[in-house]
Amino acid sequence: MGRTVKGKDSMVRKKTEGPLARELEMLARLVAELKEEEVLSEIGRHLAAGVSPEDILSACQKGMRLVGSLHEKGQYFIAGLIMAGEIMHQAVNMLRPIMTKNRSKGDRGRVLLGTIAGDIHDIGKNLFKDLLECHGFTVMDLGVDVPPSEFVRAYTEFKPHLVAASALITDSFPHLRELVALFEAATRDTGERPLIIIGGGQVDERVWRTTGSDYWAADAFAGLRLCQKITAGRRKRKDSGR
Ligand code: B12
Repeated sequence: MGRTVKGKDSMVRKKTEGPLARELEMLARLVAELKEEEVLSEIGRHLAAGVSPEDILSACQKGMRLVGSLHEKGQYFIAGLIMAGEIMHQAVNMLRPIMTKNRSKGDRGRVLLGTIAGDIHDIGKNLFKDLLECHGFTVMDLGVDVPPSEFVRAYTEFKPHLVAASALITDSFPHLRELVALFEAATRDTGERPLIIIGGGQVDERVWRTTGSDYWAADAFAGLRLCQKITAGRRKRKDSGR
């Protein structure tokens, strides 16, 4: 199902249909072609036309996945990934003020966040953090390449309601499993292991099952909705974020 956007004339258009869908597809292609200036100007134009940041972000993410495929096929080298990261960084800087405009007050809960050991990708993690904070969550961000033991150490200090780990590198997935196991061991006496949510471009239902974590989400918005649902008291486990 496509999300809907409200244009200036308040007509609701479906993202999956018509000219807007084609334009977002073009945005994804521009990202994949690493055309920085055109990407940024297209984003500016979409924002001015009232397209939701969520739809713009989703198009950019699609472009980044294309970059990833081109890298896998040997058509882009590390310089391509670096350039893509820079473009995405700028794109997020443009979207952030709009996404965080309606900052809600109050304490929705505490989230301990970090990119798991062996992985230095942080653009998606930082975006997820921004979204959480502007929706009233307090986030302790441990940064990137965080060993599971560091999550557990920070847990005892920060006492979060949720632990969230980002992972984009498949070689790092075993560390997600280790994270869950370490928390199980550390909280065996009390039986109160914190709920653990994982996310990041390569995480899917299959990965989630192998880690033993409680939840997973395919993107930062789904992750936010999940955190809101969980902290609203519905502690139903093994529920996907999609
Ligand atoms: C940009 C990029 C880089 C940049 C990262 C810059 C940075 N500061 O993060 C740089 C150049 C540093 C980089 C380095 C490398 N990269 Co890289 N990189 C990418 C690329 C193209 C885009 C990632 C990105 O920023 N996407 C945009 C953001 C917004 O999306 P996202 O991260 O998925 O996050 C979204 C959601 O997933 C979600 N989310 C993210 N985290 C979390 C956490 C939670 C809890 C929740 C709920 C949600 C959530 O929210 C975000 C918004 O919706 C991906 C391709 C891809 N398919 O993703 C490859 C990719 C991840 N990289 C890859 C590789 C191989 C590498 C290198 C090993 C390359 C090398 N030879 O050195 C190194 C890794 C070093 C390391 N140890 O980590 C591979 C991984 C393959 C694999 N199977 O493991 C990919 C898939 C490319 C590919 N197909 O070849 N990379």
